[in-house]
Amino acid sequence: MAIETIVVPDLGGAESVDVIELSLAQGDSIGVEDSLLVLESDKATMDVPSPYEGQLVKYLVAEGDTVKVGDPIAELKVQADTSQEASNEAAQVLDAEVEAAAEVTVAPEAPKAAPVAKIEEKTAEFDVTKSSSPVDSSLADSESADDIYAGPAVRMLARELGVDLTSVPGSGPRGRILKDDVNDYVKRALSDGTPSGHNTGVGIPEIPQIDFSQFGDTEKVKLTKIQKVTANNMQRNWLNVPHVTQFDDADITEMDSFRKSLKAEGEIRGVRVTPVAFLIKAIATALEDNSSFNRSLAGDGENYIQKQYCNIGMAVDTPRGLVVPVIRNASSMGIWEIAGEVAQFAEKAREGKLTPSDMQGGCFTLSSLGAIGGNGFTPIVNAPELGILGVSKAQMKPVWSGQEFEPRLMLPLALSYDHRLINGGDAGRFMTQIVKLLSDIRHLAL
Ligand code: CAO
Repeated sequence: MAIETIVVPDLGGAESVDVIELSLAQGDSIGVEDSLLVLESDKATMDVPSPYEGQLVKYLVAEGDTVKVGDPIAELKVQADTSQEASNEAAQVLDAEVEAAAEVTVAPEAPKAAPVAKIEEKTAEFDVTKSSSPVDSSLADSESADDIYAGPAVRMLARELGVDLTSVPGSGPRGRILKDDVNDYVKRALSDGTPSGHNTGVGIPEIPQIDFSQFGDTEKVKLTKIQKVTANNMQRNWLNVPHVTQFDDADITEMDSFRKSLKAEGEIRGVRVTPVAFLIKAIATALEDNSSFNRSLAGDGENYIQKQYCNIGMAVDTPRGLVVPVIRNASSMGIWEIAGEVAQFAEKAREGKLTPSDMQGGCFTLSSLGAIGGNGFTPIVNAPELGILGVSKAQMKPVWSGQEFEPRLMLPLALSYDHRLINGGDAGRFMTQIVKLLSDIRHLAL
């Protein structure tokens, strides 16, 4: 065995360059032409390949050092009889590469043991490496692959670990990605579940944790169980369901005067009829006529479940959080009966007395903020249901009758639906029917 000292080769005109990457660890084996280290000038990176097969004894430079032609950079332990051969091979490689002249390849400075520096224009760097492995072609598909600024050893490490370098921030000079960056990325991915493969856009950046007490007095309050379940459900539904929300206004002028005319009878019956009862009846009727809304996607992604029953969930705002009791068989119920259930469920919900079965089996949800205010909002689908109707506060508005503007009580509606199974046409028909039913409640009796 012999110890060979590798020196900085001719730098193609550059006087001094920075060592930006040491490709090996002490004791690592290296083959002929494998990258020993990477140098960088203002214009290019230079991969210094080994002229020998052997083992790294030690580097004589460190990352960040500035070196010039002829400076010793590493010691390799090699077979004594291969060193001369390698030197000759290096010279042959040199000749061939100079002739090809695609990459600037420069002569070894020393007669023996001189490496051949492959100088890569920074802009061409990705292309050069891309051709070396089929794995890289997938990187090339990535939009920002051309922007990757990393040496061959780092690219190889990334390939071995299945890391997409476009996702790895570089901490080296001018943003160059170093081995440590790749290792840190993998460690982070393992600890927080961030996917280490190609960036498919599903990795959700974390919201930063801030110490708000630096801005003023604060108090940490525990979430209620309902708040925690709601937070989880909302995030799950928001992330899983491709939402579309369609808007319309229903003219409820007649409906509301009829509703008010029921007041005296309601007092006798002990039932208060609000617009919510008509809304639930209208939704149930429209659900029966538009069966596409009364489905759920099967977990296998191959089928859907068509429901033959018609249960409507109703969001109720309680001090402990949001709950959704379900009014069963709403399509077969009359307005008095629905109004009675709305009031009972609202009371039960606010007293925290709903049972799990009260909140199961819904086909579609109504979220009414009409008593609170606002002229529109985009509700989140209560998956695995496919749709939810958000209702805002009815207001008198001037509506053109064809001859004149008339004061009409207009109810803003927002229908959010799961676009995986519901198309705009289905939603348009569903919404149009609800508007029609509310605008002329005689249709609810048909
Ligand atoms: N426009 C104008 N007024 C409306 C209205 C509307 N869309 N909807 C109801 N009102 C009126 C009612 O008529 C009633 O007034 P009167 O007594 O004078 O008739 C008043 O508002 C109060 O209604 P209410 O809230 O007591 O009862 P309700 O049947 O309208 O609603 C319930 C019941 C349970 C839906 C409601 O109390 C509730 O909790 N809503 C909040 C739902 C919610 O939080 N949704 C968001 C979910 S996502 O965060």
